[in-house]
Amino acid sequence: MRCRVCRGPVVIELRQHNAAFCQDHFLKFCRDQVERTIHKFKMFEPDDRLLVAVSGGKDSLALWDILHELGYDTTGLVIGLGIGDYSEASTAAAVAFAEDRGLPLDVVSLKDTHGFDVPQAAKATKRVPCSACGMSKRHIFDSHARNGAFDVVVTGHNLDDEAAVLFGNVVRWEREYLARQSPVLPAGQGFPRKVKPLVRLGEREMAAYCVLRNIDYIVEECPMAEGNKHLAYKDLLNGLEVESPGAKRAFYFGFLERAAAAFADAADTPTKDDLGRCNRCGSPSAGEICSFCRLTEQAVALSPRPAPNPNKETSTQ
Ligand code: Q46
Ligand code: ZN
Ligand code: ZN
Repeated sequence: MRCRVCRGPVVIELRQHNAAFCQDHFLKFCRDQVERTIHKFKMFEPDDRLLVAVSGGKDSLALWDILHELGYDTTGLVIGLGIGDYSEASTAAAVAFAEDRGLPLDVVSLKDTHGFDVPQAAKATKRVPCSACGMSKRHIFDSHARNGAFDVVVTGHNLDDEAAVLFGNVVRWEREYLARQSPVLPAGQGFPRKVKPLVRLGEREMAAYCVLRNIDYIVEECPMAEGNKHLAYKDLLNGLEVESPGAKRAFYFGFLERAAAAFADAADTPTKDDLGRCNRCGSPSAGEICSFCRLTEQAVALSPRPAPNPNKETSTQ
């Protein structure tokens, strides 16, 4: 088998594209896929300031690398979630990547800034950890983007992630979630624009990209992911992909092109136009206290500790 572009020796075969590539042309293929996604969905402009949500995993580090290679103005943000060794390794991988390339990285510890961590929040809410974790991450990314005057928050969700989320939403016909199943969520009422430029690339491609670019990412999965149904949906879709290469891509992009519009009126977001502000943190909120501040109250009450310091953020530069 030979590279589709130069006929040189192959490092990867992509059955879903009916193609194989040498190292240089595979890396170019990844950059091209990201650039094409950015333009097609009008995600951002060359002079926009991008805040890249970094976890230390392959997807977010590969995305940051690609955006930097494409010449965009990027700053990383990694959040210390307090999930034991996993969180420490996650922050360390992000810091090492940023230092290697001389890129700016902001580091925020959930415990230092808000007085609790994800295991504590899960215990306090008696719900799966991902629920409190997701809410905390969204709040910190949103407020960091607002305070730092970033134009857009960029996340490393890939095709496997998005197809699994879509599958879960279709299984239950979650109309409201289906209405928001887009690689671009527009800005509004104090919320920054959020975009997912990796939706044309899968986990296997991102792992290969990191290996070929010598990016040292954390391989271990979050130990608190148990109970997260998306992992089961990913397995199901991987089985389907083996039988029918390209099925994931057809499912996800077929939905965006042919079905998404039918759910647009189910979006529960028009209320954002008349959102007030949270009395405690000033974030956009439908009630007097936003859901993140309510979560903080619950989690901190479980284990009182010295008052948090929302200004305690560090940066590598
Ligand atoms: S970090 Fe947090 Fe994930 Fe761990 S607790 Fe769940 S949401 S799985 S991306
Ligand atoms: Zn080639
Ligand atoms: Zn609040």
